[in-house]
This record gives sequence, structure tokens and C-alpha cells, in this order.
Amino acid sequence: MTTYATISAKVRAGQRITAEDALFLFESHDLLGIGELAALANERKNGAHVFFNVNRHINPTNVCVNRCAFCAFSRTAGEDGSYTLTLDEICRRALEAEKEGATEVHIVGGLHPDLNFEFYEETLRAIRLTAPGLHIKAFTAVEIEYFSRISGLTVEKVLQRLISAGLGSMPGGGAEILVEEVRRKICPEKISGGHWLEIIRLAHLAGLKTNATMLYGHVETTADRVSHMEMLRNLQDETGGFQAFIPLAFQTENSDLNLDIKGTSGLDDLKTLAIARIFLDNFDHIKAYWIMLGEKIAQVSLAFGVNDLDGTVIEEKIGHDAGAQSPQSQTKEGIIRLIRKAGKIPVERDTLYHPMRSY
Ligand code: V47
Ligand code: SF4
Repeated sequence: MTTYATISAKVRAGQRITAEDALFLFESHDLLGIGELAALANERKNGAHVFFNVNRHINPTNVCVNRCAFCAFSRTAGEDGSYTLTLDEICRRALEAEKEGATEVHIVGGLHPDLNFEFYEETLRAIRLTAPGLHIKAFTAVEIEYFSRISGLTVEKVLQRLISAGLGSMPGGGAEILVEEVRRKICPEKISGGHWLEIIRLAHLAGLKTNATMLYGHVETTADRVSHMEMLRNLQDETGGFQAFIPLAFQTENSDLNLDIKGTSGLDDLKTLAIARIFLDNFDHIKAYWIMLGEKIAQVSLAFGVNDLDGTVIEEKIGHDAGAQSPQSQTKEGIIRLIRKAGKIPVERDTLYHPMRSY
């Protein structure tokens, strides 16, 4: 029978917990007990170090043919509030970021009906020329699949061409909840969960590191969350290509999902991060995205198994279009202070988790 004691014994012995164990933890109200196990699992991997990086998000366009029900960021072409940045503007933002000390640009956007694949290749090349010091982390598996469809090229070829143009790694977006029944409700036009995993597998095989996200706090059950994490854990066993797991707390404003909820609770946020740390034993990093969590929960999460705080960001749009109350950016000093006050050692990292400087 699954009990807290049997799970605790496994974690203390460094053994993997099962999906049933993870579900048991989700149903438990022992937040501090779960947190203690997560902190132990994290301590073994990362000691007292907490990573952060200095980056800038650039969303080239919010025009998207998918129009997922949860997404407050996207617009239909020509709709009020739709925008597409020029190459010059994208480069201007990248250069500004580099001058301000960023080491990474994080680029994701909508699936635009009229832009061609060459535009995206050109974007990477132009950034590489303008701001050669920046690592380019760009395009979700959803975008990669779309590039393959609009260009007629295989996914492998698309990845190869983007790498030649300067792609350094991929973010973890578009995963949402990988369970089909949930995707049908929240993002019916988006590629299937199986397809998302397949494209990530190809990216890992092409030598790219990626992240994995999980959008939670909408229509999914806790069993769906566990299934989602189990699919990621299985793929990670195969490829080892995931760097960080990032649970994204659903922001409810301006969404087409009709929900009675006003967002996730702090308790659910901490529990989800902690269970992720315990369950995903083959992921090195669990990242708290303070934009969606708020700074206070993100800071507390450092005692619940989290070892990475994303980031300085600058000009976040996706969460704020959906009502996120956090600031739109954070200074490096602010992040360092958050980490220090939690009794941890702040370590600035590059995108591939090489430590650059500790404070
Ligand atoms: O895939 C969209 C999510 C993702 C909402 O890899 C929302 O380092 C909450 O993937 N409420 C894009 N979430 C952002 C993303 C990300 C963010 C930070 C770091 C990394 C990384 C990746 O944002 C989408 C979707 O799951 N999203 N709308 C919303 N209303
Ligand atoms: Fe488009 Fe991504 Fe928003 Fe879905 S989540 S509508 S794919 S921008």
C-alpha cells in the first residue's frame, strides 16, 4: 500500500517513485512533508545553489492560426491588437539586451499564416550578426512542426537549418498537458501530445537541449499532471536532452476557457513544484517561473525543491496578457536578493547551465 512512509523511504534511499506515489502526494495535504522530500532530492543534486540567468523574451508576432482556448496572447490576422515585429525591431531588442548584460534571448511567437520559414531562419542569422554574444533559445515544438508544414521540409531538416542559422537550444512551451483528452478541450488545433514528444525527441537527437513546461490549474486532473510528467520522464530516460522542467500556473484573464476559478492557489503551486522535483528524478533542474507564480511564491518554492529562478526576462507578454500581476521584468539585483533572502547561493548561469558567477 502507498503511504507517506513508503514514499519517504524511497526518496531517502534515492529510489524512483511511481506514478501512483505521485498521485498519492497530490491527494495529500501534508505540504510540509512533501516539501521536505523535495528539498532533500534537490539538495542532493544542487546543494544550496540556485541558478538564474539574464535573458530577454522576444515574441515576434502574436498572430496565430491555432487560437488555443487558454491563450490570451494570440490574435487573428488583422484583429485589433495584433502585431508582427520587423527584423530590425527584433535585432534592436536583441542588441539592447546584450548591452544590458543578457546572455540569452528567448524567442517564441504565434503561428503566423503569412510568414515563411525563411523569415525565421533570417531572424536567427540577423540576431547572430547583431548580437553575437547572445545564446538563441527559440521556437517551441509547436512552431517547429508548423515550420515543417509551411516549408514542406522534414522536421529533421528544419532543425538542421535552424541550427545552421544560429539556434542554440529550445524552450519548453507548447507542452500544456500532453494528455489528449485535455488537449481537445484547451487547444484542439495544436499538435497532439505524442507529436510534441516526437519533435522534442528529434531535437534532442539533433543535439539541441530543450526544456519542458506544464500548464496547470485549468481543466486537468492531478492524474493528468502525473501522466504528463511520466511521459516526460520516459523521454528523458531515452534522450537525456531536457534541462529544466517548468510548471506554468494558469493565468485566467482574457481566456476563452470558461472556468469558475481565479487561478491556482499558492498551496497547489508549491505542491506541484515539489512533486515535480521528487518525481522527475532524471531532470537536473526545476524552474520557478516567477512571472506566473508571483515573486513571493517563487521565493518560497526555493525551500520546496526548486533550484532555478527564471530570470530577468524583460517585457513578458504571454502571462501579462492573461492578467499576471507580477512585474514585467526583474533586475539582476532583485533576483539575487530574492535568492539570498531564502538562504541560498545565487549562481548566474548561461543557457546550458554553465555557472558564470556566484554571489
Ligand atoms: O506554451 C499561455 C503558456 C507557454 C498562458 O523553456 C500560459 O525556459 C499561463 O513556454 N497562463 C509559453 N501560461 C511560455 C513558455 C516558457 C516560459 C518561460 C520559460 C520557458 C523556458 C518557457 O506559456 C505556452 C503556454 O503553455 N501560456 N497562456 C496563460 N494564460
Ligand atoms: Fe498560438 Fe501558442 Fe497561443 Fe496556442 S498558445 S494560440 S499556439 S500562441
